[in-house]
Amino acid sequence: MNNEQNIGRISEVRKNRFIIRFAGEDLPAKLKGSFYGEDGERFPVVGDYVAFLYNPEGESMILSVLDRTSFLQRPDQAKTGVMQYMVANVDYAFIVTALNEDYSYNRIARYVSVALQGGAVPVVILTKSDLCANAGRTVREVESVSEKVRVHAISAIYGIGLEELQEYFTPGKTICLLGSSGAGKSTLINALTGEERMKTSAVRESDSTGRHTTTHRQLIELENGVSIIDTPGMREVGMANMDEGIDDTFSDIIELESRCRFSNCRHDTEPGCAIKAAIASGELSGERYELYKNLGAENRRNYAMKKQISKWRKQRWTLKR
Ligand SMILES: Nc1nc2c(ncn2[C@@H]2O[C@H](COP(=O)(O)OP(=O)(O)OP(=O)(O)O)[C@@H](O)[C@H]2O)c(=O)[nH]1
Ligand SMILES: [Mg+2]
Repeated sequence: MNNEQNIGRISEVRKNRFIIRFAGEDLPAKLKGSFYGEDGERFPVVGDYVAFLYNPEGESMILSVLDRTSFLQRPDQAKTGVMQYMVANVDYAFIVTALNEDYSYNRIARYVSVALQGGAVPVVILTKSDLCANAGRTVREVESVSEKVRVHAISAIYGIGLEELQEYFTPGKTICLLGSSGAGKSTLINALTGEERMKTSAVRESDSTGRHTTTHRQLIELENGVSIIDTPGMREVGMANMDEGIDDTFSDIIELESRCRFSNCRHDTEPGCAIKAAIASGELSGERYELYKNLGAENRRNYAMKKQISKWRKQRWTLKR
């Protein structure tokens, strides 16, 4: 192994094996031992820039992860309270949803929250517009998720709307595609690059769900200097859970609400409002709170969850005293 440090970019992660993209080559690499005592978020993810020692004969050695400009994470579907670290240094998060049974307003809102919180610009791509009679209405609905969100309806198969996406393809940018299996993420990449870069496969006729064709996150570089990260769609079980509110994207906000002095606080002019205090101190971003509000915070599911959380809090509080 030579002792000279290089900087490369992680293009693939599989368990503890990493691939570094460096000078047009893909180098297999492993982590320096000292990583293993560290927090999970210090481990390299796809999109990370890393300092490494090049080994022409075998695995190179990753020494450290460079500071990230953005970092997307979401609650792990399988383990409560555990975060799943997805990708780093992404400029645009393409949230890909098909205009068929795949479409879910709440799921889009959650992805938008993941993107905003992680420091990437959320861009919702509604695919398969050829299968939908009124794409315009859905576009407007998604626009109501947040002012920060941009929305495009496209058909990768018929090449409709693709030119609108050119503005994101500027040299040096990194785009990551998120969305459920079968939404058309890989097909979109192929359409945009004009070649068969990614494997794709048909969704099940019966319920339009995908077959998990893409199995791991992967970064590809285009000739124009844009990097694209394709990701596998989430498991349907996980998705169902998410739609039932087990996903806790906003649980911190719900918990904060339970700390307001008045249980019916509207977070407006009431004294002792925990939400306003958290926004003022920077603990909570105003943007995320707006998003949560737009989600219809008062719907029954959240109400039930809120009551549950405030019950737990009261119990804990009583115990402490
Ligand atoms: N009608 C229509 N079908 C599309 C369009 N885009 C993708 N599809 C089809 O949808 C199916 C799934 O596409 P993929 O690109 O494999 O989906 P994916 O999001 O990459 O799925 P995973 O890799 O499993 O996460 C394929 O049969 C595509 O041909 C579109 O714009 N219109
Ligand atoms: Mg795919």
